[in-house]
Amino acid sequence: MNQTVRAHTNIALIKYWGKKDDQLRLPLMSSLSMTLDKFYTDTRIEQSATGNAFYLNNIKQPGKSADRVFAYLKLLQEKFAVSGNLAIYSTNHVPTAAGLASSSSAFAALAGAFCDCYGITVNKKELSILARMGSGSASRSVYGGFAIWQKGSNSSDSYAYALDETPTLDLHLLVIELDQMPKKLSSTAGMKAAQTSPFFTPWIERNEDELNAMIAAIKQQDFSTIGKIAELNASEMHAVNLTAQPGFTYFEPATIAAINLVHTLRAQGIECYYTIDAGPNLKILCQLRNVKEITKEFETKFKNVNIIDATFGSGISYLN
Ligand code: 2P0
Repeated sequence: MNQTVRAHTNIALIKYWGKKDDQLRLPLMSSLSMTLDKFYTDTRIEQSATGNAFYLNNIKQPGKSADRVFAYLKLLQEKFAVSGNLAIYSTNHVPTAAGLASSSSAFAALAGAFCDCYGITVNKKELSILARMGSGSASRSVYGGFAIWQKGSNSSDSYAYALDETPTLDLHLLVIELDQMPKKLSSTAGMKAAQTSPFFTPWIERNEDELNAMIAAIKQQDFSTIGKIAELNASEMHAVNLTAQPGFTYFEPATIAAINLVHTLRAQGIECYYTIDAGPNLKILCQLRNVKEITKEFETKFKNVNIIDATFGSGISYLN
């Protein structure tokens, strides 16, 4: 039986938010992420005599989500000159309540399972390139700990590599789920629209400096600087959304209230920083000693909040 491939989701501390090639998913900027232990996808692919089928959490998927998966697998089949129908069995261990996108773990696991199914041997760099072609952020989920996706200039040099797969840094990421509404605008559409902002180019010009500053802070195990750069970078991403022509935002009223609470907690000496992706929910960077206090503060202020405490997860792995 073919192997099940496990990939964890990752959260970008320096964001990918713009493509220079939509088909190949070549980014306009380099990004850096933390792979998370709590959220992952398990996927197995088998060749099938009875047609293509995609099972997610044991339910056969119709329509859009299956179409994207099969379009991706067709791309890989063409690349490796292989063919045949495929049955895909995926289990998502990303609680829908977490408000986290699962495309990073989903497409990294799919890339790994595809290679396993056809007996294609690839190294991690090649696997990262294949994962990137499914979803940009998936390129980083090949690795555990901290990963960097270098933007590169073409498909063969745009891949992620490990900065530190087993960090000893005390770093927790609290997923603060404020709102379970589906995304208002897909990441793909959001990052395209953001490029109409007058601040988009100046932001991209800062990318290399921001990335290098983050790498230095991680190497120095400097939690405060990591948090400050991550918060600034996320705010820059949401600033280019607000200033796009026409402007838009993923923020909801609760997002602003949560940002204010982070500011208040910091003023009280409870050190924490936020990052926000293409949705209304906050992810808080903090250290172990403050996890309980921050959780309590958010649970007190936000009645229906759901909070998950995550830390570093591992890279892609092969089960059974
Ligand atoms: C990131 N995000 O770096 C950024 C920050 C969301 C905000 O990558 O179009 O699902 O499939 O390449 O990877 C989400 O976008 O986009 C994302 P596609 P993806 O994590």
